Amino acid sequence: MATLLIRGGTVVTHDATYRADVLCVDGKIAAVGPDLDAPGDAEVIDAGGQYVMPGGIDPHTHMQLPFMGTVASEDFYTGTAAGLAGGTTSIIDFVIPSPGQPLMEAFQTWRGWAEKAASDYAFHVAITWWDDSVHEDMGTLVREHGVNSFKHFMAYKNAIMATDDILVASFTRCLELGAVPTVHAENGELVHHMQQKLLAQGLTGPEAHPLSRPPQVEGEAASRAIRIAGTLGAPIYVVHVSCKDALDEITYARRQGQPVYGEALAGHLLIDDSVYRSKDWLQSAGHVMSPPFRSPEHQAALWTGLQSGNLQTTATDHCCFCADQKMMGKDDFTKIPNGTAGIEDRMAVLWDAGVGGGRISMQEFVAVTSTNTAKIFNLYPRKGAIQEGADADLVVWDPNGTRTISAKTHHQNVDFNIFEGRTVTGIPRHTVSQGKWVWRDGDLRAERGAGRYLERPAYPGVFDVLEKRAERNAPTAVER
Ligand code: URQ
Ligand code: ZN
Ligand code: ZN
Repeated sequence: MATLLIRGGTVVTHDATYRADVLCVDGKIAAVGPDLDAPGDAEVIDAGGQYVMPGGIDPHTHMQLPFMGTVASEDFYTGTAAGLAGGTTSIIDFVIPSPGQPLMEAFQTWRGWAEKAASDYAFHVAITWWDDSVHEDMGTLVREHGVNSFKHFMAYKNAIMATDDILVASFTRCLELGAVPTVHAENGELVHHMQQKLLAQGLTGPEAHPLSRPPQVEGEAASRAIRIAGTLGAPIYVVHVSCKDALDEITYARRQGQPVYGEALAGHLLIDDSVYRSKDWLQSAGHVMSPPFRSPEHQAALWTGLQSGNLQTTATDHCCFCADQKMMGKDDFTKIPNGTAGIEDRMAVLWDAGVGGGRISMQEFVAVTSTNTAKIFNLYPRKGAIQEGADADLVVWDPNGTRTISAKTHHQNVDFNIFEGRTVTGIPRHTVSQGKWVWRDGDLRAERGAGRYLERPAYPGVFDVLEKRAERNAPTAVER
């Protein structure tokens, strides 16, 4: 019997802070309380003066994603191992079928890739095309494989972009199945038009990337997706909300009582668009991701979104490309693989800027780095909670520890770090995954293949309410 006692710490959950020990037995939390005893052979973590929190959950990663003619440099083992070093103990990644590829075939491919993961994982499945087989496979994925969320890229024209007809068909199917539709909200037609226009003007460098997808391009798509979902009575989760334009659409819809959720990336909360004005091509290209980093007023808006509860989760969109891969776009910015890293640093940079910066409380930190994701995607209280019976996924947080972030020292398999040089106060001193002490104050003992696939049940019943609400709100025929 594997027993681990986390002794002397202060437990912080999304709604409570109290002195307690945590006893983990065979991968589960067995007891939470003061002065717990442990069997003689138990390992003991001294958490004195530190916080014991639910392990982070990153709802947005792309390990070893084939994308834009290359494959992301981080795989499911190295990426989840780096996550454990940063206090993140579960991820939700993405199965992204090529247009025309059977969903079940893509799902099995990604399942195979993820078997090497060092920590637990789940999958959102992207809907990149539509026919009766997609409709059918969505049902199989929900009913037999524990998928309860489906992703729609409204960007990436001529690749994986979902047009409005696909959004309507898929959101309707999600509602039938009790699954959550999620969107990458950028108007792909506008982006494509702006990209061609900038190239025609001879602007080929990475500084053109943000010019091709200004905030209004994201705001329009967010509004469209929210309106489509609202008309159908479906909930909707907007990933990587980067700007006020999209946040305002979410805030307005939530004020009408619509079930809309929003995710903010650690990068978008902390980094502004000055990075694209670097004279160093690789510095600028290294920050090419979509939506792009925005001007400072948008970072402030996103923090307000978290504080007000209009944004519920934080993520990283961990999708890594090394310098040689970014160089694929050296003559044409539209060919720079889109993506940046973050899984190892998300919790520390959010603690430093959020809690340290007086923007969010410790409990709100737990909510936005773990518990809210678990609740929205139906993993709670197995994940995101510190209570008997929950998975023993925990992080022992040293509020006084410091670290200077660098690609030279991080565990991520990429030669670039968007937080390069940032010194943070507040670090994960120890991480426990499935009851195992896998990060020991700098000593990473991630185990290849230890990760398990997480089935996430659908939400039957809740959606009946949503459907009735949509019917009630539906426009009534005008009396003649
Ligand atoms: O769009 C995404 O979320 C994937 C393709 C990662 N790349 C990015 O730029 N965000
Ligand atoms: Zn995206
Ligand atoms: Zn993504």
